[in-house]
Amino acid sequence: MLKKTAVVIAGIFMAMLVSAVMLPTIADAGSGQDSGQDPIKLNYANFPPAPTFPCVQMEHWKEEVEKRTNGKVVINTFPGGTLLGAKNMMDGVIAGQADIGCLCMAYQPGRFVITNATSLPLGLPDAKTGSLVLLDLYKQYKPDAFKGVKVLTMFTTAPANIMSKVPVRTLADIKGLDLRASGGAAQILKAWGANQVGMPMSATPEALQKGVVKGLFSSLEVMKDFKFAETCKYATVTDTVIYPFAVVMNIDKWNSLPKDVQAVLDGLMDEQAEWTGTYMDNHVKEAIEWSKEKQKVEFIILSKEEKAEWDAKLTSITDKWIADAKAKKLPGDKIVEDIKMLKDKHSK
Ligand code: 3IO
Repeated sequence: MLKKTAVVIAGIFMAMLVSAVMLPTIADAGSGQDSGQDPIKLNYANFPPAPTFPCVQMEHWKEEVEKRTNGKVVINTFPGGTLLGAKNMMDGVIAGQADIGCLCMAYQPGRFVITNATSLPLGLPDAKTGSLVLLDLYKQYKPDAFKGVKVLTMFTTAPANIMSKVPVRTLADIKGLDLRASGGAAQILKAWGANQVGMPMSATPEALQKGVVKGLFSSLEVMKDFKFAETCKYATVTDTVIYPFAVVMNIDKWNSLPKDVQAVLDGLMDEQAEWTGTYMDNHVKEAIEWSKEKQKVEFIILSKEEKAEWDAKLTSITDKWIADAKAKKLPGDKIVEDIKMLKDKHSK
């Protein structure tokens, strides 16, 4: 018995010796990716289902990172709230429950005051412009809200429109109607007189199905990606405000990355914002066609006179936001002016 154990121990010792001698040779020969070292694995959490745009951009980013780091980094993606949900994304990343997380800032309007100013009714025309404006605004102000994380990129949706089970043609139609939105978009619905119901997009399919809400206010690609067109047979074209998103990384994890990997991720920041905005804008067009042709959704265009009435309801929203920002010792006027300037710069 004792003898047998001694033989086993000797065997293990021999194996260790052999591998210690062999290892440098393997590394020298350059076998395996990047000198035989284990890849750096990063977990990336996302809240909505895989086919939706926040997850499409996540998969695109994963591919680019893995390609550009030559396999030195592997990204494991978790769509559908399997690692972190819509409302605990930021705190979950700060706590290290995920290395990376994608969040919609509209779900915590009081937490991301400066970046959420992009969802004031300032006329951001599309997702590409919105994304570049948002990212520039972040870089300019470096808001305290992001102190505990590394921001990898930011982007926005296309402007929001009303999708509903009943037609909304006038302000009288929207009055008291149960519609779902969040953040800046929710303020708009309220101003139009809707009964605004707040919840993340990921909770919306169930709310629609159970009849808790009669529709929603968001970018139109969700008609196809969430199949909302199957129940919402009306879309009222308001093209009002965007929803802003951020992709953040745990700060300790970021600091632990080799410089060359950090350079790859930083190099992707602007590119990813533009890619996602462009993808969103194209996908919205596709979803509109699909909704019209395959789902027979009626797209309601407001008359000039009607639209003027709707717009008139929104004029005080920005002024109120500026006053609130000032109360929090933030330069509200300047933030709004900067967004307008960045809009002109990026929509040219
Ligand atoms: C959104 C969120 C998750 C998946 C697809 C989406 N399209 C637009 C949004 C914006 C949003 O977060 C919202 O709540 O309307």
